Amino acid sequence: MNVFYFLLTIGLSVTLCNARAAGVKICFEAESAGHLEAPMAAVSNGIAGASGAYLEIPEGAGNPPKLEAGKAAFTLDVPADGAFTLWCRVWWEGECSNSFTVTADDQPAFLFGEDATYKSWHWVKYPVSRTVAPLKLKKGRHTLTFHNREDGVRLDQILLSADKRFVPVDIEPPGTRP
Ligand SMILES: [Ca+2]
Repeated sequence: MNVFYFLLTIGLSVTLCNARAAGVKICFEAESAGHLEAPMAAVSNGIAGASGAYLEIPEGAGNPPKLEAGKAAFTLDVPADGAFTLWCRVWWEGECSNSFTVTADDQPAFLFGEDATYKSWHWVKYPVSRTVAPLKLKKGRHTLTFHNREDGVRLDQILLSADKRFVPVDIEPPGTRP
């Protein structure tokens, strides 16, 4: 192999690696949370159609009345700097039971949910509109935390996607993939 083709090959490899990083997806089960604070709780053998177990704030256990406690924290390793869409597979009880407050590390908290699909497992994303910036995460370890905002909410899977065109449909295979 001459030097030109060697350099061309190296260049192509780097380009392909960058392309993969740009489309990276990180999916994990809600019940894999490293830290749970009541009334957020893991449930097995509950509502059918979940991927294994799921997390819930039972109806009547959280807001209203005002209750600050209740969260689930996840530690995740991001393989490359990226702007991510946060997707969650959720089951909402109703219009007063359809959201979480979410934080990534010490970034400002944001509202997740408030869509109008109730009593079925479905995927919801953040941000909803292009006028809101996606979640910017640097390569490395991060903490994603779901805080109690309303009761009657359930969380099955969490997926971070650097591919804006990607839309999860059903249960996703957990793990990180390009
Ligand atoms: Ca699950």
